[in-house]
Amino acid sequence: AGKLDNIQGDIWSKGFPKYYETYYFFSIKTPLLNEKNLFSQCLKNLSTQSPRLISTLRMVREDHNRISTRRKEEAIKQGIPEKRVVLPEIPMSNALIAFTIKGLQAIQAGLQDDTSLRLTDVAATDPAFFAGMTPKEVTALLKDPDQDTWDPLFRSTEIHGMLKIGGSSKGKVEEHLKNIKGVLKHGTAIDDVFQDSPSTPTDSRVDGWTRPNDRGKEHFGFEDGISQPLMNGIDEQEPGTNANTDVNMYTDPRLLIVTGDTKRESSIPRPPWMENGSFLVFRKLEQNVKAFEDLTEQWEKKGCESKEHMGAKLMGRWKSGAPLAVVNFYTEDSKDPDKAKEMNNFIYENEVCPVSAHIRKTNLREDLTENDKDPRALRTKIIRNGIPYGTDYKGNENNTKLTRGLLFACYQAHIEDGFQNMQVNWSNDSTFRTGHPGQDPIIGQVAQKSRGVNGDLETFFNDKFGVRQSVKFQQLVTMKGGEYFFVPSIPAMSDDLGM
Ligand code: N7H
Repeated sequence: AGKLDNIQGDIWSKGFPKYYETYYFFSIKTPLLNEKNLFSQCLKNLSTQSPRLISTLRMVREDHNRISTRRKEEAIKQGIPEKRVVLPEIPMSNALIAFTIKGLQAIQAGLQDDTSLRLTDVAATDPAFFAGMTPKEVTALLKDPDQDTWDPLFRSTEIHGMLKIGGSSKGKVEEHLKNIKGVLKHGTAIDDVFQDSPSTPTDSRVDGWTRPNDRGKEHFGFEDGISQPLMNGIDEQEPGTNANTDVNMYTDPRLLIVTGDTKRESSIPRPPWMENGSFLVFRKLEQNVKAFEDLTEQWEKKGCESKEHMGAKLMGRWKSGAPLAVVNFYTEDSKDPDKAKEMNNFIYENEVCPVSAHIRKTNLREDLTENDKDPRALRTKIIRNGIPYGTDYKGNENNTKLTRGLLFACYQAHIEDGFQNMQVNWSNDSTFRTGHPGQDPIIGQVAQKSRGVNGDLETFFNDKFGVRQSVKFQQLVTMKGGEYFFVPSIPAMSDDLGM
């Protein structure tokens, strides 16, 4: 079996085809059976049984192909362009399984040879994963809000693993979850996550769905899922896309997303069971849509530029997805989502797109001078495969109980180089890069104790006259909890993680 059969199927630019998705969190129970951990046996069953319940890359690719074949057929039948075809549901669902460090420790506790996972090596090779997202030092580093403001689920100390299941409908996802729970012996080998003790149960999952009236758009109204690193040997490069091969040190982008036994900064190689896996960063990110709209309106009222233009400055793209660096003004081109997808092969050459804009902070596109070369910069790449959650803001403007946001999920071969470097050293840091561009207005964070009523974040944009303006505002996105996971390869799981 090659990579397509070994790597779990969501670790790819296209990810699961999905309208609905659940993230189910579980803890591992460790009763021993015939001197072996019951969970390890269930995991082996899960990864070897047919039909497969955990998807490989090949399976996910086949599902995408099924959709595109049907789309082509319908386009011919109806005599309309493929992009305009509205397909009825093609029933499908796919699942991924991932573990926290606590989960791996629970598995190891039930293995006969308790040194075999070499978790002390993991502490050296992947310290961020080893620490997890919940310790106070990590909250301080990421500038996340204090844990008592997180959703109860993520305050639990019992999250050992997660199932990410995406499908064509809620019904398909529920059925898939039920089948996996059966194989993993829910109630015996795994159980729901509890906050402190079994007497204080908490909802053990969070669900998201594509917005019914605005497919593909997140809650601020932008087209998402345009720019993804492509992987050699797995992706074909489509016209207008940027393969992100502008990486001198690492010519194979696969190495930036899928784990090998690379040594990186550590002198110790990774244990063999970590090959062909990936690290999954999960964060529930609440979006304050009213604050976003107010901010863009203020810019317009001040006479700087239109609110649409302000939105594009914050994001680095127009709502259609067209990059501001390519389409300078709000024209028909900047409104066309089909064109936007074909405009992703660009680099930053001037300040038409603010240096602090979300997509410019998080993907440098060769935007580095010799002076501010960061050794991690060129290998800081992530694949993002999250989904929105919650009710739309529009129509619910006055209901403060209803919330909304993004179930953010990203894959990378190294958390320190990927998510952590982006969040901590780029988005939160107002001095990154040359000069003082300010914080990333979308995901930049300041420590909770320094948040105030007069605005937490500061970013700098030129107005239409080229005058540099300070823009101060409250954080638009609030983290509600999250965790770091490892997504093992299929062979690692069917082989007791290398036993
Ligand atoms: Fe971001 N959004 O939906 O408004 N993001 N993001 N992101 N993001 C991107 O290019 C958004 C978050 C990246 O290659 C787009 O596909 C929101 C985190 C990266 O040019 C939009 C949240 C991190 C890119 C959004 C959020 C990143 C990117 C443009 C939180 C990492 C690719 C569509 C609620 C730490 C940049 C696209 C490139 C693009 C949104 C979070 C990273 C619309 C609302 C936490 C690398």
